[in-house]
Amino acid sequence: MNALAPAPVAPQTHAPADPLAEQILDTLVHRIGKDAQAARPHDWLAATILTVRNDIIERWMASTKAAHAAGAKRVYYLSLEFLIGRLLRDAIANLGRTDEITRALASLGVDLAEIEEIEPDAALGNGGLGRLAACFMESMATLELPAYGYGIRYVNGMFRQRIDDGWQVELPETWLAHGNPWEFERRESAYLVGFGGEVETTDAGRAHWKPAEAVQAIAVDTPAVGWRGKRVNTLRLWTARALDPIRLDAFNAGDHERALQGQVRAETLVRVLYPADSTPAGQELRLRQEYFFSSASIQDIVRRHVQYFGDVRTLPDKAAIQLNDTHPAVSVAELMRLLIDHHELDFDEAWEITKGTFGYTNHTLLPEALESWPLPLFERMLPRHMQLIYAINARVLREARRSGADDRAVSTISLIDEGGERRVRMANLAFAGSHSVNGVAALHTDLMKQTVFADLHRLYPERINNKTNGITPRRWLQQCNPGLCGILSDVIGPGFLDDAEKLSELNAHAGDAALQEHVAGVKRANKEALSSFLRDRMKLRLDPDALFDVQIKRIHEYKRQLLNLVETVALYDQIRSHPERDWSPRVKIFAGKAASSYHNAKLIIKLANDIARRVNTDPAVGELLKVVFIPNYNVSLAEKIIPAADLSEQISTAGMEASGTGNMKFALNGALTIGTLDGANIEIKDRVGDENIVIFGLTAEEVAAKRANGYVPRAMIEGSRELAQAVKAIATGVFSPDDPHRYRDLMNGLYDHDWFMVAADFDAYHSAQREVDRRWGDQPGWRASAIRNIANVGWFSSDRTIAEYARDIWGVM
Ligand code: 26V
Repeated sequence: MNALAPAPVAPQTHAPADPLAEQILDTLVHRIGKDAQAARPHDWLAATILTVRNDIIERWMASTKAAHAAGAKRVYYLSLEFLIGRLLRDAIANLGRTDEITRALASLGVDLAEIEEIEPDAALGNGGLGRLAACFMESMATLELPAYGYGIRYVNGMFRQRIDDGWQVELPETWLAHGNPWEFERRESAYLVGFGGEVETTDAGRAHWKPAEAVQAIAVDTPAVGWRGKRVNTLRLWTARALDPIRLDAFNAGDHERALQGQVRAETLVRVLYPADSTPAGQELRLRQEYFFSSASIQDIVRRHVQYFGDVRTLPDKAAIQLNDTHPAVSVAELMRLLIDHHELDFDEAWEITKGTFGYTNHTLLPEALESWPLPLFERMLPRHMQLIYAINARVLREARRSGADDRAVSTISLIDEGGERRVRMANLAFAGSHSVNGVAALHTDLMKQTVFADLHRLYPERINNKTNGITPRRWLQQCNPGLCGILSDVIGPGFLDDAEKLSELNAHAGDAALQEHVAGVKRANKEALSSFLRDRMKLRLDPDALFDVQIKRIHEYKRQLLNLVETVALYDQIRSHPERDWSPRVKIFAGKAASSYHNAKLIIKLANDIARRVNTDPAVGELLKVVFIPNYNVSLAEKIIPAADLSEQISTAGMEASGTGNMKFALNGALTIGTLDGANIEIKDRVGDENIVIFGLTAEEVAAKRANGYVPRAMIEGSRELAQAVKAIATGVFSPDDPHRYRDLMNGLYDHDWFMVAADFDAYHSAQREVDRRWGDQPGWRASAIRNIANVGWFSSDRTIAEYARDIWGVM
């Protein structure tokens, strides 16, 4: 079925016998207003979603009632990003209704797989941090925790990436164009969020904030279905509306623009996700978004608590609020404001309640990603919050002095950065206002203690803890790779679907030739499926017997797509010089988006495309090497690529990738990892074993030492023939004859500073790739390794991660 074709779906001549099919047909007619003859694929999609939604709604209401009746403590996950992707397949798989719905639709002449493909991919996030929030939503429902996700309902999510002549072009993403059958607007859950104005003191001596401007936040709820449909939680995303959507005085006076100004200003708040994942987005609108969603969420949480439990003082016993990075950190000041100004608690009591309620997760140590706001901007937009931050700071610095901190320590602990233009440090605010501060992999947590948070850690040594990330095995194994799942189920039974760590039972079968054959057969089928998708989409032919070597993630210098590309050029050169050698065919697959303002990242995309054009048309390498850059990387594309990967590239500069979660998805789908000792790669290596992973390069400690002791990349480059030749070829325009200087500055950067240590790690990486070739040459060995990867990464299920948060941070398990 072609989504664009005008032809309606084949009409059914007689009414279907299947009651579910009848329900879908009834929904189509009465809710969509079309009959089977006139219905287009989008109509069938909407009718199917609305039909399964009924089942979900009943479970949703039951879940809410159960939590209420039990007086349960609730978990609130505050995140500016939720990268949820498509929902239909996930929802029906978790309800265990995939077969039934497939049959019902088939009886109506509709293919479920085809309508699933036209569901928009909800991309309300940039990358790892947003996808983690989505995996957590699913696992919290699976573990039957009463939990709410809170975020923003962006009208335009992550941009759609087009590649024009090799360059990235950003286009707006319009995921809501066909409406969104998953969401429910809750007009009764609306809150005023103020901005600006001034703070007065009442006769009773209390602060009274009089904002200059207020917008209304309105809740829009989406159900989050857990595995086996045991619990359905709520993802509550805020949209904005002007208090006075149209000013009639202005309208009547003929000033239509001014009449609608308030509405436009409100809509601007929720218009677009900031498409940056580390570069500072220091604009006022970003802070407005952060406060808008924080304030609405905290007001909602406090209102619910008081309504159910009567007394705001018991908040920490009944609510755990997790801050997903510092983006919601202003929530700390907002809760203090509500407790002090509205509930009339004194500062000390409010502070204990606040710390008892919040937990903060840090997701990056990159200095440029640590949020801080110019003090004058903060003060102008949130004058009352600024007062409270000063009061909190005074208290924290008093505690620091009392514990013996010197001037240097006091200045790094301070919530206000006094070096240069004064700024509010959001990470320090989040740290101070939380009883738990966690990193997302063991190495990252250690580095937090040693670097950015060293002084805060000395002051509050109980606070920092580790929670290694995880991924939901439902979306990232069961749904994206049903073929593999079927085989695993045949060998070890279906228990792993409920407890991913049961995958370890596969270890006993890793050497079994028949199993190896089956697993390899599924991998081959997945590679064929990806090849045929790319043939249709990119007019490209790939050999499914080649090694599929994949690096898909945001484009960033620290993730070192450039290291991979330079090595690809070196390999290309060697294949051309030594065509007689026994090369095994490789396909190098890249995908990912670059922040629109990130010049080098965009240039790296162009380089990948330039290399692809040259290599793919060079008869001297033929089928031995192909390079592909797949446009518009998103969750749905990841679900197609990962099951087809043989090799997973996780090659960040050690110490810079906080965890990574793609690394876990690939291993779970039977790819071997080539990677550095960074983030969760270290823990993956510990679990799959040194023989089943290819590790190379400097350690985080060595990187730090090299930087401290004056690293000279020029010497490294000149000392490596392969590297020098590859860098020279790129720098002199071999891949860009139309603009020979295009990559001169990029390559000079490697000679001059090479902050990300591409040159320092090149030789180790190049040899590691030859080690990969050797292992690939031994197919039985490779297949056994693939099985051992699958068997030993069950621990990276987000069910395990969430169980740890629940036990150690939230106190709900
Ligand atoms: C920072 C900024 C800075 C201002 C502009 C908007 C913006 C948006 C997001 C971020 C934070 C990026 C941090 C992040 O995504 N970290 C990733 O988190 C993953 C989940 O923990 C982890 O696996 C990745 O290693 C880490 O890079």
